[in-house]
Amino acid sequence: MVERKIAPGASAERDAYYRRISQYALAPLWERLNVLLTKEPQVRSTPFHWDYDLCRNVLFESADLISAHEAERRVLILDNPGLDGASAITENLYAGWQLLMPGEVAPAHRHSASALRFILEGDGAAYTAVDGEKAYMRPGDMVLTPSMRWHDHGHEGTEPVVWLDVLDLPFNRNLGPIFLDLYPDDRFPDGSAPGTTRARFGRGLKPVALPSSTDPNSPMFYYPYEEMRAALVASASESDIDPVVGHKLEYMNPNTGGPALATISTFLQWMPAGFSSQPYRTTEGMVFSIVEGEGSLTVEHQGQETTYEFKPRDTLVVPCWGRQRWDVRSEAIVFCASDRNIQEQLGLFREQLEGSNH
Ligand code: 1HN
Repeated sequence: MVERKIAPGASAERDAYYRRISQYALAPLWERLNVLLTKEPQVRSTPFHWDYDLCRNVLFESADLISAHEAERRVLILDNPGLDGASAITENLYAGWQLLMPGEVAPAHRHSASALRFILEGDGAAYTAVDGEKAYMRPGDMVLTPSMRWHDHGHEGTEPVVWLDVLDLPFNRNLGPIFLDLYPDDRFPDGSAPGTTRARFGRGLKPVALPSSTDPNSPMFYYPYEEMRAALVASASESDIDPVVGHKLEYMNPNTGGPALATISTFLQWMPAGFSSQPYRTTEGMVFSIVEGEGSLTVEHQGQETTYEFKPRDTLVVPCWGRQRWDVRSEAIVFCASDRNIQEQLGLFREQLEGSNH
C-alpha cells in the first residue's frame, strides 16, 4: 500500500483566508485532518503508577484538613498527568482514593454518573448504603452505585477506611447529561436489611416479571471479595491458563449476563508466581488496582516503554492502545476497571496480540 500523507503547504494567502473565515466560526478541515484522523490511537492520557505506600501519608493528611461531611466526599483525585487536571484517569474514566474516618458520614446524594468503589483498607466497619441498603466493605470488595441511585457512606468502627472510586464522569460529561441531587438529610432512610439484594439477585435466580432490558446496570451492588476470589481460584484450578491474561473473570449483571455497569467494565485477574504474560494491547483505557502479589507491569505507549514495580493497593493506568506485559513475582490478583463495554457496544473495540495484525 502506498503511504499517503495529508500535509498541505502554507502560504500567506491561505493564512489570510483562514483568519478571514474564522470570524464566521469556520475553519479548514485540511489543516486539521492529520490531528483528527491518525493511523492509530493518539490519546493524551499516559501510563502511570500511583504507589499507595508512597502516597498514604498525604492521603491521611487530608483528614486533618477537612471532614468527609464538609468535603461531601473526601477524595484525592488520581489525575492522569497527560490530561492537564481534567479530573480523569483515562479519556472516559475518573478515579480517586477516598478516605473515611471512624464516625464520619459522607452525605446522601445521587447523580447521573455511575460509580464503583473497590476497597483498599479497613476492617468491614464502614458501609455504603444504596437506596438505604447498607453493604459493609472489606478490602477487595466491590460496591456499585449505578446512575441515579441514592448513596451515602458511614463508618461505625475504629480503623480508617480507604477505597478506590471509579466513575464514568468524563464520558458522562462529554455526552452532556450530568445531573446531581443532594438528599435533604445526611442519611437516606434505612431500606432493606444488609444482604437483601445479594440474596435476591445473587443466587442464580431472577424475577420473571423484571424484563432484562429495563436497566443496563446490575441490581446487585455488592460483590464481596471472598466470593469473587473463590470463583477465580476455582477457574484457575479447572481451566488452562491464558498466556495473555492468566485467568480473568468479569463481574456480571445477573439480570442481563452483561457487565455489572453499562459504562464501566470490571474484572478480577489471577496470575501465578513466575508468570510472564504475552504482551498485548486493546483500545480500552484500563485502571488496575493490585489486590494481592508483587511484580512489574511494563507498558509501551506511543513509542516509550516504562516498567512499574507494583504491590498491593497500588493503582496503575494503561491508556488506549498501550501495550502491556505482566511479570509476576508472587501470585497476583488484580482488579481492573475499563471502558471496554462502551467501546464494544458501539463497535469500536479492538485488541491486538503480539505478532498479530488484527
Ligand atoms: C461520588 O459520589 C463518590 O459517592 C465518590 O463516594 C467520588 C467523584 C465525583 C463525583 C461524585 C461517592 C465522586 C463522586
